[in-house]
Amino acid sequence: MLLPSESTALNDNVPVVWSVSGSDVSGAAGVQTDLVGLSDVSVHGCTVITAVTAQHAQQVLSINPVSEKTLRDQFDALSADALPRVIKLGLLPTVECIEVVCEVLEQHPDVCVVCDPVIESSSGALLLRSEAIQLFVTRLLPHVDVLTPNAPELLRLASEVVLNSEECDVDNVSSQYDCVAALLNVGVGTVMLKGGHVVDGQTLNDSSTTVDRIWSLNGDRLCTAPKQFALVNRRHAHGARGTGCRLASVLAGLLAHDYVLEDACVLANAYLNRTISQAYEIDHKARCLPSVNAIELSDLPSVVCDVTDANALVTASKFAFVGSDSLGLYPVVDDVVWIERLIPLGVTTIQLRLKEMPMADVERQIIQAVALQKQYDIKLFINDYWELAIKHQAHGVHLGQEDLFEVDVSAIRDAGLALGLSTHSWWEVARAHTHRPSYLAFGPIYPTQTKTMPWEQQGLERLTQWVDCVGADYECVAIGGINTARMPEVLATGVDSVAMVSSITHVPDWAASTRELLSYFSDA
Ligand code: TZP
Ligand code: MG
Repeated sequence: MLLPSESTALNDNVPVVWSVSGSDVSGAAGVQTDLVGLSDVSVHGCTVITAVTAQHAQQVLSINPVSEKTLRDQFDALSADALPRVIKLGLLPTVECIEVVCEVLEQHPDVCVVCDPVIESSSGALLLRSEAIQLFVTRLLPHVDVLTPNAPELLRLASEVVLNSEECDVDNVSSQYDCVAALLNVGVGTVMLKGGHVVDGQTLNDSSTTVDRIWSLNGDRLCTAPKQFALVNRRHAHGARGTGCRLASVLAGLLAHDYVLEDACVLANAYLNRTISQAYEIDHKARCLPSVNAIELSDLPSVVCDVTDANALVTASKFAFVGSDSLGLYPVVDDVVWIERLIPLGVTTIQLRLKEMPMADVERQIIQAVALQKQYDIKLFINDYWELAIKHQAHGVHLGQEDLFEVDVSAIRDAGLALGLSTHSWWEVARAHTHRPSYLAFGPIYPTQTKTMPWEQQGLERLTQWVDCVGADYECVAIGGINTARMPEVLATGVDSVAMVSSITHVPDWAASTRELLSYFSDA
């Protein structure tokens, strides 16, 4: 799958996550389901049991908080030799329990904290005593990096700090944001508001979507670029138990592997979509979540940057992949002169990525490039200048993620051009997939001198995971720091095409280098 490969799982440095929550006798929720999720993402899960619950699908029979001593003893034992990268909090049933947990979090200020605020069971039992909620909000939440409430939980927590929160309409995004802002104000880093709850008996059918909205505090240590975004899922829990616990524990596990927050959110959602789609029944009653260790493209949520706009999401038709051959060697060049040089060597795919220059020169270069495209039947992609690409009928357009805010993507589709999109992370893959492009480019695979970017090298392992997940549906292009010596290991991941700048245009003998690079594709 997905995740940290077996090699990570087998080495000596497996990250540790503490799951601090209740035991669920049925195995469907609580620490039992947390451990399955943590194991699926190659993390070692330790447990601190806060209460022993006796429950079944219809009813919670009893919640039995452990004594303060039992709680402290568990933390003391773990502190001796299993320090966590992330602490995942679930059921914290009493004031005493919250106080002990807060003390522990104060002793580990650098550890990331993911908190699934368990207030009520799905059968309606109150799991967090009402006198404890005030303390939960004022003392515990300031330690929390990521909070994962559903709408009723958000409302209940916000009611401790917002006057008139009873007037909040939980289904209205701006009301939701008022509640979220109150919690961010208390000190929560990020709120992931889960959209899976059912309001007033509303029924979900297979075409309905659930929207999870994510808001982060400015300057939150986990969040890189976007401060808000929404994930649109086609997932239906259909009464499966333990979904909140499993989502938060997988999210915690991914953060323990140093995924940035937005990637962890996308992958945890994809994981949840997968496990829900494979849920099984025990004794014809409780629906439980299985262990899963691979996600498919259909599990990825769509990413929308405007959280109020999630419902207007395109269910776009796919861009054409024009021509049957793979893209193969894919030079990215900054002048049409290079196209003239490279075609005679046998290059059939080229991207023209023009630097800052007067518009008249840009158009002149594009006209010349398209003339060469037609004469030699190559696949020419124009970077950024999508309107000129349409006007002069280039083969396709290549865009970065930042361009998606401005470009009329459907105009490119309607004009019959192909579209390639750059991605540098799982979050960007999910966002690109929302537009159904002709190919996806992944990078930087290795460090690159050509472009300054906030992303570190992605490496061959992640490239393999990407190709495994999207390769059946998309032409996959690898980019960033690739040269002849690295070609065999890059192609071994299963990518269809390799794009490069410096190994073609910044080497002394560009013709020899290009011929050698091309030979890897003719041998294939
Ligand atoms: N996107 C990811 S890496 C990169 C781009 C445009 C630059 C690739 O250049 P090089 O010289 O092949 O590393
Ligand atoms: Mg661009």
